[in-house]
Amino acid sequence: MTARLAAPSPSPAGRGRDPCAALGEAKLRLPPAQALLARKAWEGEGKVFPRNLALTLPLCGPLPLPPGAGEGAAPWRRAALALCPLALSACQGIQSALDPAGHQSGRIAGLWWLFLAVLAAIYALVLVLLLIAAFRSRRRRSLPPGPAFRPEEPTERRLTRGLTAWAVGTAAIVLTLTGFSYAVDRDILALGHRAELTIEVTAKQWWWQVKYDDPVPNRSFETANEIRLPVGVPVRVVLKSQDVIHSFWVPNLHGKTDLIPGRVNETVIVADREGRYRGQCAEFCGFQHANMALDVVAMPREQFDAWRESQLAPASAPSDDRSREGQRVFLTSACVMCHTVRGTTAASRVGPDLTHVAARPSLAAGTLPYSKGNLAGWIADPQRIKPGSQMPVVDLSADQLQSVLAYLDGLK
Ligand code: HEC
Ligand SMILES: [Cu+2]
Repeated sequence: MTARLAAPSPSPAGRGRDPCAALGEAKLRLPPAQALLARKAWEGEGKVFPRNLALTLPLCGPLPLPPGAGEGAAPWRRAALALCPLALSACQGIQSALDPAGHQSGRIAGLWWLFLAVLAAIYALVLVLLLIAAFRSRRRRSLPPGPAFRPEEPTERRLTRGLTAWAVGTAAIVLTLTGFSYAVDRDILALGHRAELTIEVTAKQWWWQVKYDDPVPNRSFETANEIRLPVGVPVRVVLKSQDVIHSFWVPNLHGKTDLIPGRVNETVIVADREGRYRGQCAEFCGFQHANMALDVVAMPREQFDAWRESQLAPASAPSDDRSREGQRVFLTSACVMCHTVRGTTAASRVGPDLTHVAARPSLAAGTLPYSKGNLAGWIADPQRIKPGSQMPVVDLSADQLQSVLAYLDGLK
């Protein structure tokens, strides 16, 4: 879309008439970024946005876009948009390596600041020396032409000494930083010996299967896209992948570790303060890589134990006719081929375990916050919300969808 859709100034002949009337409508296809903003605005008003992004709009009058979106935006607005990433990379928040909430991330952040300070100082020094050199050579050039350049002994000696000092200094700094980095690495790994809890995380395109292991087999359970931790307890995280290489990263808690098909990796995390954090797959893994997030909740030990008990329980039985019908639809349609609901005959592992899906903070790996409305949107058309995801559209009538919703929303 290149034309700016603004009301044309009415011609003298048309004065008094609606200037838009004669212009009719046009079919437009919005560029994806703009379509995203437009979709938010439309859906905010409860309108359905066309899936192929083709809109039929009056050629005149206000666009259904929020202010500032698209080509019509003033240059300063575009500049402000371009600066947004700076604000996003703030030093605080639920997904920031500079806002450490655990031992490892604290050490990593310390190391990061140390590197930043040392390297920034060196960079500044190099710039200053460069400026001095440039300034000096300008003065030199104004000297009268002399005999061919002949090295002068004292200058040569001074330069050689300077260069040696520079090389030794560089090596010393690199070695020192390497030493710090090694020490931090050792320190982070040492925590593994104190791990009291083991979680197995398996990455799949594009969601996380999370298994809480227990020496007593029937005390193990599975959930998805969500990790809960007791505060202050080191947790061993065993990392696997089912398909391609992914990377496990909860910036507030620890550094990145890859999940590689056919290989088992391990990392240890510990949360020192209560809170909610956000993990994100940190290795490009396909179409929906960006929508492969993870909720991490650090809670006091008693609360964690209570949560664990609640997760161990099988799914709650449907309590009314609507949800009983929903369970019947769920267990007799395609859903059962891919999902597990413990306590029922649904026991497939293609998609997330839904035993307690309604107790999770988000849906589809952090793509949508959990709500009954979002659940409806997801089941009705997962491909619109997460195109390419491994969940197909299952043909349900409106009534069946309502029943399935009532059932799943009761799985707390
Ligand atoms: C072919 C396999 C398949 C079928 C059939 C299927 N799903 Fe899924 N489902 C998935 C996969 C895979 C995901 C994870 C998608 C993602 O996040 O990328 C998923 C995600 C979900 C989620 C979100 C879970 C969460 O914690 O994020 C819900 C709810 C869900 N499915 C319900 C259903 C219902 C209800 C049906 C039947 C109408 C159904 N699914 C049919 C594979 C399937
Ligand atoms: Cu991934």
